[in-house]
Amino acid sequence: GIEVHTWYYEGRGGWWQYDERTCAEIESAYLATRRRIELLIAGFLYVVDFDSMVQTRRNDPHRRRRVKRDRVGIPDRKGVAGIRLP
Ligand code: V3L
Repeated sequence: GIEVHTWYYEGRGGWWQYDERTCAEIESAYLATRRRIELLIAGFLYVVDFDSMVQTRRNDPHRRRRVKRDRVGIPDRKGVAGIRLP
């Protein structure tokens, strides 16, 4: 069906949407009520924890960003996975 919600991680002054494949992975784990999911992003393992709604780098938990599940097309969306919106 039409996808209403997607997943974002925190940037400076806005939110980056996860890439499409990663969004699908996170949503699937979230709907299965898992507590966390591990993701491979640019060669690093990250953990998204659904209780605290943060993303951390697995071997460097000080690298922490808030995450959120929100509607597609929020006004403070910066782009997708580091690619800025035009
Ligand atoms: N998907 C893609 N790249 C990521 C992700 C992710 N889920 N998490 C971290 N990185 P850290 P502004 C971000 C990148 O958390 O100007 C944005 O995508 C992260 O990229 O310390 O501050 C932008 O490309 C960063 O380059 O592990 O809003 C960039 O920051 C690097 O991994 C600047 O965004 C270290 O992040």
